[in-house]
Amino acid sequence: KYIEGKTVAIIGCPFSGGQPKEGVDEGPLKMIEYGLIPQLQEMGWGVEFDGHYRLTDLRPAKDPNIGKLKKPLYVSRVTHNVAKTVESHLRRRQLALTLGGDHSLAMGTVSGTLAVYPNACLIWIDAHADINTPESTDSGNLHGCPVSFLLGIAGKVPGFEWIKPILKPEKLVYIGLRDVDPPEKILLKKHGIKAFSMHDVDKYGIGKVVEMALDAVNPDRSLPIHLSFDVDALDPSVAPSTGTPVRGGLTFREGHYICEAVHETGSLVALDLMEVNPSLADEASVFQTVTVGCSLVRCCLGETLL
Ligand code: EXY
Ligand code: MN
Ligand code: MN
Ligand code: MN
Repeated sequence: KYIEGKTVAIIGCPFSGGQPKEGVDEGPLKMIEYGLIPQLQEMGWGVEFDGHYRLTDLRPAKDPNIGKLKKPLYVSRVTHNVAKTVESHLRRRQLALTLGGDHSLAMGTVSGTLAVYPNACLIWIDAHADINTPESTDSGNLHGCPVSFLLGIAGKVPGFEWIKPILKPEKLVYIGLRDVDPPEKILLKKHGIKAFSMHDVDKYGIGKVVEMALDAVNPDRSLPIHLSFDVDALDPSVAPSTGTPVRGGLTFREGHYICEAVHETGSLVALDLMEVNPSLADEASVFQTVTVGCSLVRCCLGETLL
């Protein structure tokens, strides 16, 4: 109902400015190279792909830290641009698929979604909560902070004035968490944010967890869904090529189940596939990670087992 004519816009975002490791900017290129576009076309999707974004053009000559935050101006410019792009595709009733790139990009993608669908919910699949504020972050890496900016709890940071704090805590749910910083745990509690850790996945099974997650943010399944999927949610044995791997993650099937269940709602409007870093690990691991990334995307767009 939200997407017209089964069309998906692929927004390739070769961007690594939200974290220190080179190579995550190669993620989208590799996923396209691997054949994501024909795979989606074979499933009956019309695919619009305008080529990868030339995000390095936006890199400022000077970009001093703001407090602990690293490359704040670069991240703010890039994410502002991405927000406008996602917004324009959603206004044309296309599904917006953003390939990252590091997870700071979600400041842009989620802002774009909420601009068009203010009632959308956000499902965040990740080993990490990415909710650090400029004060609470230890690393200063903005890929650990996008959620705090979206919620409007980051305070005023020059360059980020464009982000409207329109994400309400009750519209956000996490699955897969297992590496959450102490101040992030406090923030999750303080704002009453629903979060299903790997402990919950073990305890209830992925089927029940996804049902509880959807019940929390989308009780009748009809509100628009933005799914932000960080590949590091998967176990490193499943998706090794990523910058901040954490053991004890989602299995191959658990990851895919989430995507299948979200597709089944018929309410997915935007999908992020983030943190694929093809320069980390050997060639076989890169291939494995890129193929898993593509297959998660296909499941979100309706690929079924039978
Ligand atoms: N919580 C840590 C930090 O803020 O630096 C680690 C964040 C990793 C973020 C990855 C992308 O999900
Ligand atoms: Mn376009
Ligand atoms: Mn993340
Ligand atoms: Mn992560």
